[in-house]
Amino acid sequence: PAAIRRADYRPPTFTVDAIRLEFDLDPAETIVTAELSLRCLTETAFPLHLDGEDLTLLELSLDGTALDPAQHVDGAGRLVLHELPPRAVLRTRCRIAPEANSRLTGLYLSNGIFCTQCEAQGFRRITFFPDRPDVLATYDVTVRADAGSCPVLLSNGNCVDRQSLPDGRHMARWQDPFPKPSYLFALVAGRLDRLADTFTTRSGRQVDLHLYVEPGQAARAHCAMAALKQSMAWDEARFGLEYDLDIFNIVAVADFNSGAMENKSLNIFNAKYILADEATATDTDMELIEGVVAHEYFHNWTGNRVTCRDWFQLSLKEGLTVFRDQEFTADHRSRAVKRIRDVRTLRARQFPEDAGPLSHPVRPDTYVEINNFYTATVYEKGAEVIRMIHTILGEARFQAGMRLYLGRHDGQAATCEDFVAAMEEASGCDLVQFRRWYSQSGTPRVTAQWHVEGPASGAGPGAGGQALPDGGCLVLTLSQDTPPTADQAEKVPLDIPIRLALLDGEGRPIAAWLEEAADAAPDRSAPGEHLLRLTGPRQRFRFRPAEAQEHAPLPSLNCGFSAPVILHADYGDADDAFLMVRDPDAVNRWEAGQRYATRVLLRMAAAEDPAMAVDGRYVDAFGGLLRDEAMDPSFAAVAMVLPEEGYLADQMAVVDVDGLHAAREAMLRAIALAHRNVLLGMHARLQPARPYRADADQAALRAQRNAALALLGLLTEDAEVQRLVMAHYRDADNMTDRLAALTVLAHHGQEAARNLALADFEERYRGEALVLDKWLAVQAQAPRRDALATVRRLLDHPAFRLSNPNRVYALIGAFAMRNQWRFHAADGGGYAFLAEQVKKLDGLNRQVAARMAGAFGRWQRYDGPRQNLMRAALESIRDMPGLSRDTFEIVNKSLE
Ligand code: HT7
Ligand code: ZN
Repeated sequence: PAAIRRADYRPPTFTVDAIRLEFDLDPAETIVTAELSLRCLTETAFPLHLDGEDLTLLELSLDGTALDPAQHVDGAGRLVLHELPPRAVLRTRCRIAPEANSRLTGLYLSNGIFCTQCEAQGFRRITFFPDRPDVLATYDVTVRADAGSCPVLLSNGNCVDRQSLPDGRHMARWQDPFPKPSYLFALVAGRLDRLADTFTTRSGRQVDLHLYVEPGQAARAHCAMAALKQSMAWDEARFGLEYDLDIFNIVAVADFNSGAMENKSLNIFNAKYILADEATATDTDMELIEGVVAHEYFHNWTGNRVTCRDWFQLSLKEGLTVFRDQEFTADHRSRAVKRIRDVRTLRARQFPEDAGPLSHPVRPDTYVEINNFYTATVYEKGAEVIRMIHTILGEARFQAGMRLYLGRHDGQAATCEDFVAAMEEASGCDLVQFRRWYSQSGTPRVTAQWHVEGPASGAGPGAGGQALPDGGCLVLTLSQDTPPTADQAEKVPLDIPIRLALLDGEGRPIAAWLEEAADAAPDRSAPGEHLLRLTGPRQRFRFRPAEAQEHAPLPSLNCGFSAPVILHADYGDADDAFLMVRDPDAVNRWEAGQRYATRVLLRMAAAEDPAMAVDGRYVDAFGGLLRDEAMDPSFAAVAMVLPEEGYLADQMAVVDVDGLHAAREAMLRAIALAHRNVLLGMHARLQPARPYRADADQAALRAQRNAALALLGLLTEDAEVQRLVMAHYRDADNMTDRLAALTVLAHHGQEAARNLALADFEERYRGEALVLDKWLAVQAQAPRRDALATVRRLLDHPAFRLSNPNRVYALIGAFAMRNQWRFHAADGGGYAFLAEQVKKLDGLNRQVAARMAGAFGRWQRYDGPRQNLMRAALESIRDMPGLSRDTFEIVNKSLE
């Protein structure tokens, strides 16, 4: 399949000002009638092609003159128009088959509910249309369906008519006044319950909020409704952005390829991101729901009112909207913990993408299948790029930039360049070099070295006990380089904003002047903090403290993870042991602990017997964290988690799968053994008051208590501890606690306790598909030698269905992507299993198949025998006859 190139973008030669659509819904044969008001924009080169896929064209007319359908559809399924006046009305009547649509894009059925997914190119599976985001039309949609099976009929905009029809059918007509690209079209019809509420905007508009769910589920939609109202209020308060219609609908469906979709005024969600109550959803689920509801709502301005010119600009809406949803959560919960979670996600998902065969810039240059570009780079790194602009400009100038960008491009399809230009113009800041973040792939490495220079001491090495006399200074040298990536050999220096503080021997920020500050941005950061812009390959920064210092200052670098880089700094174990307790920047406090743990675990993995190489000083330092009762529990909960095996693997030139697993397990066990009583005390002390509340304070207590439980669970032979874990499971009055205990038992429990808990969970939640996904995932991620056999057995469990993406991610995805040790078992069983499943999935749902195939992405980082096994698995997929373009692109790039 041919690659599409950003450089080849051409504006459309004609547009569609308005479209009238009529749907006669039927599971097997739905008839779609479309009337397009076409207008030429330039000298049109004929023939014109309208996108179409899997459509049966029944009738065709141009300005009332019937044309022969057979003469106007080409071999690729597109509609061909040989000639067209400057303005024309094109009418088509097509047949489609929603019940046969297992790809879940276009119009399909989910548990008997008709629903659509049009981003990125699903509208062409509904009717013939220029299915590109820079063609914006108004939509007038009539939906007719059986009144019994489809009492609810929805589309975008306002409902302007509703009537009964003969033969038990009925209709509804919806008009959306805002011109929109086809990817934002939506239709839903089915039997649904509704949760209703209202929101009054700052300017006094009353908006009806309707949340539709499968029958009987409305009681589980309150968390999502509350999140929606909070999002609407927050967008007004922080960004000055109001909702623009009188109705906002959300529909939750069981079968959905991704998390949710921001269709204008009719968001469609994966039920996983709507349905929640304390009995079936964890605190983490609820935070995720809040974030996804907010994200989709925020798209109303960043994505819908201002959309993307072409799909290469995807990060224009996605990076910006992720940044907005991250800030929403940070403003409502712990800012530091939110940032730590986002950094963890970036490192777990985006850094490997940058370092692997699928590497691409935030604004890609080519793609074969656009659905493969909804990536961590476009979303998460894209959000980091926006965050860096925010850091450089500061909140007030950033908001001025937002106002200029949205005001200038409202109702248009824009580019990343338009966004940066608006930010630059509104702020007066120079972002010329900064633009390279959009075009250069790869994760920059920043190396930091420092030494003291002073009249008395002269130059000295590193920080530490050495004094910094009056008139002396600390010299910091920062250098950057970005290693070549699979898609780009040559790299250039980026404009990297580094926030930093200099800490004294107590961990307090020192007041210091930055000399030769020509390349530093104006200081808009917290007191005692500096913002440097590293723009060259190597720069020196001299800091002169206001007062003499007894000890040379220790720099706390990249505070708040101000730039998405890999930092190599002169820290030793003693520095990190100090910083993990004393650094005033919470993200860097966490970072120091992770860096220290990573060094220790890598050393242990390299030892002949990792269990015999446990570093006692790290175990002691960890004890310091545990004994700090003043620590914010939500921070303590993240600080108590060791770096994951996947992250540790990324730090090795050749991954030592078994060594890393043994080292991490040994360290966890050593921590649990050494601090057993402190952990038991923590578990007893942190029990939240009953009754259960889902709020952030209680959630933080549960998180820390469950982190203690996870460590204690390693003490398999300790009868008292094992009784405690069982009681934690049995007495849980919420899913957070029950799942935490189930995980401990399923991963480390003795056989009898493990089987008992898994059987109880299965029985207790029979028929609750979303809850049983947790049960599938816990077993798929178990660090047990029989994990693959269990996963294979679960493929036949009634709770599993290959046609549902949530089930696939819960079982197959969890095994391949979150069970590093077993997926990469030396016998290659994990690889053969994944290849088998990808091949089966490809015929059913190519988007999900392609995502699963991505698990092979970093095969070249493993040892020779594993490489051979993974290459063979990839080749077997590539060579499958009829393989989709989606999966082919991923597999082929991986093999290149
Ligand atoms: N903008 C939405 C992207 C999306 C999507 C992309 C490919 C295939 C299926 C999809 N469903 C939704 C979601 C978002 O980022 O808000
Ligand atoms: Zn989005």
